[in-house]
Amino acid sequence: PRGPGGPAVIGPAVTAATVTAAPGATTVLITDDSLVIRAVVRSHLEAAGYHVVEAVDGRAAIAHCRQTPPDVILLDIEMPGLDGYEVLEVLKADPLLMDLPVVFLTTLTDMDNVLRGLRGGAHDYLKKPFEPAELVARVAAAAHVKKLQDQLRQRNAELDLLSRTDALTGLSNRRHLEFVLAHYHADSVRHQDPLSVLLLDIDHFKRVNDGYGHPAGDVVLTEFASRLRATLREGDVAGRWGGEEFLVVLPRTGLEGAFALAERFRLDVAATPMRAEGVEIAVTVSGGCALGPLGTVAELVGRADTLLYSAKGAGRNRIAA
Ligand code: GH3
Ligand code: MG
Ligand code: MG
Ligand code: MG
Ligand code: MG
Repeated sequence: PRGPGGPAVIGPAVTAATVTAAPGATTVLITDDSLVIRAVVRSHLEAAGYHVVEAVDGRAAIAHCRQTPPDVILLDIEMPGLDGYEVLEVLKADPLLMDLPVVFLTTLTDMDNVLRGLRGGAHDYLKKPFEPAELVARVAAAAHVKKLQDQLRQRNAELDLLSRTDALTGLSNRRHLEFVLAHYHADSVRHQDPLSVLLLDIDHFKRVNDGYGHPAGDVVLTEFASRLRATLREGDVAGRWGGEEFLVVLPRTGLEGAFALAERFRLDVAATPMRAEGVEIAVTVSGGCALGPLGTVAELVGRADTLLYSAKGAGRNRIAA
């Protein structure tokens, strides 16, 4: 029920307006310049459990879609200002809105218009006067397509995240690091910005596994990774390069900044033992810190690796730059 000041409710909508859509209900945007059509369509859709919003013209519909995209758009063709075809064209040109199913609902019943609508990318085309049950069924079909699209998008996002994440530590995996390196390296060359790469390796990690067991070693790696992540700024990317070796990409960062960050992390690791399965396990870390872009990505990472090797040779628990 609406209080005073709410939208006018006409005819059958008086009862339908008392039907409350379930949370997460499918939202249908009715775009029509006719108040009566909007009210009648609203009443049928609300009775079928849809959440309904209204736009009085094309411009309002587009603004609404950009703010809060609905699941289905019911679109009149003849309206003052933008007509339905023009609205459809704007939606199809917007990457964020192009997949929203549009169902035309119009008094233009000739085949030229039907074909123009469908060829323009409309999901469906309904003629006024409409059969309420058919309207609801066609909206349901459009909503189903939208739901499948959303599921696909969600699934793709999950797979994308999985494909670039290291399963143990949750940091970037090597594949994603290679991608990020290539991207930032090209940027660094193009803009003549510095790019630093830090290669970190836990000292004598074999002793952790030998002394506490492999599962405890895994926990140490995980805690090491989350402490490394907490050290970084936005835009820095840390990942697992190999077993107990981590690589950090620091875009637009010179050697001084990268070395300072590496030292801060090294000292933090040395000062505070890792906690694994109720025991404290003290570890230290060595690192090589290289300033790029240098020549190629491989040369840049190779330089960090050489420096890491020299840090190990010099006694470990140190960063070489
Ligand atoms: P250094 O100071 O020279 O780096 O010595 P280190 O013992 O750390 O180096 P080494 O390369 O000899 O051994 C690395 C060890 O890391 C051996 C390997 O079993 C262990 N390791 C690699 N990946 C994992 C993992 O995912 N989990 C656990 N628990 N151990 C791992
Ligand atoms: Mg109209
Ligand atoms: Mg019309
Ligand atoms: Mg090691
Ligand atoms: Mg190693």
